[in-house]
Amino acid sequence: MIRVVSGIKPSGDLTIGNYLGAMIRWHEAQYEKDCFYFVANLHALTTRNNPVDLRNRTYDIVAWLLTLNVDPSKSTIFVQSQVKAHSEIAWILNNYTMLGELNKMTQFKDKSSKAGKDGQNAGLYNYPVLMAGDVLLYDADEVPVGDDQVQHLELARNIVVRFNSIYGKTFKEPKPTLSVTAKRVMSLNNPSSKMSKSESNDSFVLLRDSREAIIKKFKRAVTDSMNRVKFTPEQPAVSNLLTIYSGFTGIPVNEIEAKYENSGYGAFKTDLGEIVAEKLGELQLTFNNVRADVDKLDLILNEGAEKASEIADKKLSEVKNKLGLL
Ligand code: AQP
Repeated sequence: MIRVVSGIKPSGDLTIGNYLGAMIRWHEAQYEKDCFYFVANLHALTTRNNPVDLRNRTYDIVAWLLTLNVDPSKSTIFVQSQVKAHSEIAWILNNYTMLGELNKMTQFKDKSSKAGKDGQNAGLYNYPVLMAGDVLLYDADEVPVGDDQVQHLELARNIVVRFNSIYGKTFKEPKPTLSVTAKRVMSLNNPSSKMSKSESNDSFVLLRDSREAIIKKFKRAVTDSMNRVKFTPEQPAVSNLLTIYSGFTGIPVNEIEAKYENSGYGAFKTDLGEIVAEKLGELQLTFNNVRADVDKLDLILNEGAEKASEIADKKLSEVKNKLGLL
């Protein structure tokens, strides 16, 4: 059976970028594939977190997965730090990763320049190696990601080729599967930058934002002076809003363009705010119920960690054996 592995970092509250670019489709795979979804809390350590917030956000992500119909009886849901093999494989794989490769990672360049000198820690630099370990431990066939993560998976494939050429077939080459809904949702106030949960409040819409906040954020979203609702490279901000509209409604972009052909941005942005607020409002009701039962979340996570560890530990033992590690 095809195995799918994907993670989400609890570095902030989830945005509609995480939703449209990744999580919206995750439940569909679980009926025909062996799916592993995890909270990448070790990845969140690259920035400083309040421990209480980090713990809460970890549970939040699990609750969102359940809200979005990821079923723990079909998919394995776990927290990265509860499966120890992740940290151990990352150290090993570091030795099969070249500095030149890490230097090329655009996400590192972007994040380290934003982090400033004090935030440029080695974890941020090594992040793609831990991510390679996350998927290689499970012999993942497919890794559903937004297109910002494709470069990291290319690195994972380089590591596989390098390691396998020395020690014989050990790891499987993972391939990224891109979202059909929204490969990349962009910031609402800067369409050349990805919508990210660690950016400023008016750049994103959070899954848990209030109705008022959502409507206000879309009203304030940057557009341009052309005042036509068109998906074109000259209008990246409007194109981004069209992607979001289409992602939330399932309506093809050309039909949305036609609908707003004779109206300006005002009506389009107001409708978009209403649509997103309505959908997220429904999801929030379910989320609040699921999130309230922490004992149940812990139960799911314990079972998930056990199942994931069984597979990950086996792969780690194979690797250690090949390397001569006791
Ligand atoms: N804006 C986005 N558009 C499309 N897909 C996105 N993803 C995240 N943002 C967008 C996809 O969501 C999955 C989980 O991502 P993540 O939270 O683990 O990491 P990230 O991509 O680094 O997310 P952020 O929000 O940008 O976090 P920060 O600000 O902490 O770096 C992935 O499949 C990702 O591609």
